[in-house]
Amino acid sequence: MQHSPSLPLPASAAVIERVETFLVDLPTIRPHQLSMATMNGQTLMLVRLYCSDGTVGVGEGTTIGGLAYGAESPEGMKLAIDTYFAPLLVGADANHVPALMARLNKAIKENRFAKCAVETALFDALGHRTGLPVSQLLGGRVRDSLPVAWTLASGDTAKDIDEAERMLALRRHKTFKLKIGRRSVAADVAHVAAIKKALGDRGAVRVDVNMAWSELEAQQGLAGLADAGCELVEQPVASAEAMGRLKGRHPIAVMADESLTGPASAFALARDAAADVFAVKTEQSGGLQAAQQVAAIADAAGIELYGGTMLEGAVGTIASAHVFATFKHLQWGTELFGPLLLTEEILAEPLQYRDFELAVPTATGLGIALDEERVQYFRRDKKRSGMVAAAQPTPQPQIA
Ligand code: MUC
Ligand code: MG
Repeated sequence: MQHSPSLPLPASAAVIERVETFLVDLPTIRPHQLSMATMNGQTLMLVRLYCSDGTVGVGEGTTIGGLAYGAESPEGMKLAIDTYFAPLLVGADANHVPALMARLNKAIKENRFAKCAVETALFDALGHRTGLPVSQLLGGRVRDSLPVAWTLASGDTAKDIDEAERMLALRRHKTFKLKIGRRSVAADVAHVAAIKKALGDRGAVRVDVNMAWSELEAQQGLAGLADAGCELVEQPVASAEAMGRLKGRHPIAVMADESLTGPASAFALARDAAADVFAVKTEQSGGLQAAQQVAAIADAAGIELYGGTMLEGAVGTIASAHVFATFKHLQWGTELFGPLLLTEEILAEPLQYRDFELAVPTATGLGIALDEERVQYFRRDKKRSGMVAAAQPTPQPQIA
């Protein structure tokens, strides 16, 4: 069939020729304290798919605190992709992303984060092949930039207040998520109240307990948090049933995070009315299309949406940005600040954070390019003894 030059051409034939995976270790700007781990650095598992038409797609898999958050680790993802995913990918048609993902899902159970990294790389390559941004391949975007919350997790109330003031002054963030759950409920509520009092109407305050409370502790905690002016509590308890019982008892929204592991759990949470808001994480959902399915279930159930993070670096962050840009509703904004928590930039052009929002790139694929030299420098398998990361000049992420 003849195509008019003004119409986009169908994607040219391409098969996956090679799969490359490697780990990149980057320090954090300060210790990041969560209820289950303190992070001093982040490990990115990067995967690159080399296709026969010359296109290359990149994807990222990241966890929080190694195995402290869930069953997958960056090292485990690399091993799983090298050993089990790669033989299914090499020689396959790179254009048929849903078919390829169905093939992986049939042959490989769980491994949602690794699947997300591979799906990201497939969409990135397809975007370069077709000349379209990933958000377009996912159905088209509803917005070109996303509000971004910042997480205060230094472990110290005064330092957190200073940090929030700096973010407000930079016009980078005006919504703050406080990590709590390590101390007593009373100490945590006092910490949140002090920060909200200091910020007043200039900053919205939310908390993430990362499942650290019992239902009884949560009953006390939610009452105190609501009184302190905190607008939302994320995964206060591990049990979805307990979350459902807590929801609606206090004037504070209850958001599911750890309980939300993809479309099936989204359906169960919606059916059981266990949350007011879903924190959709692209990796935790099992990939870009799975995250869109989670959002569709939330919309159908009248549950509000928030774009979550696994503290991904630039590649995973921008993959999520393309996904969240397609959500019809995104009532609670996002927390796509992961690259800003890292001291080192690995992109040729940093992501654009400006006026409290992250711009979703419009160039083909993910719309980003890795800085190869810096990536090589921070690769775990390339590091030479005696080299100090901080000795390298570090372009900082762009802030307005
Ligand atoms: C989580 O549990 O939501 C998101 C922000 C942050 O600091 O940690 C994460 C993970
Ligand atoms: Mg959370």
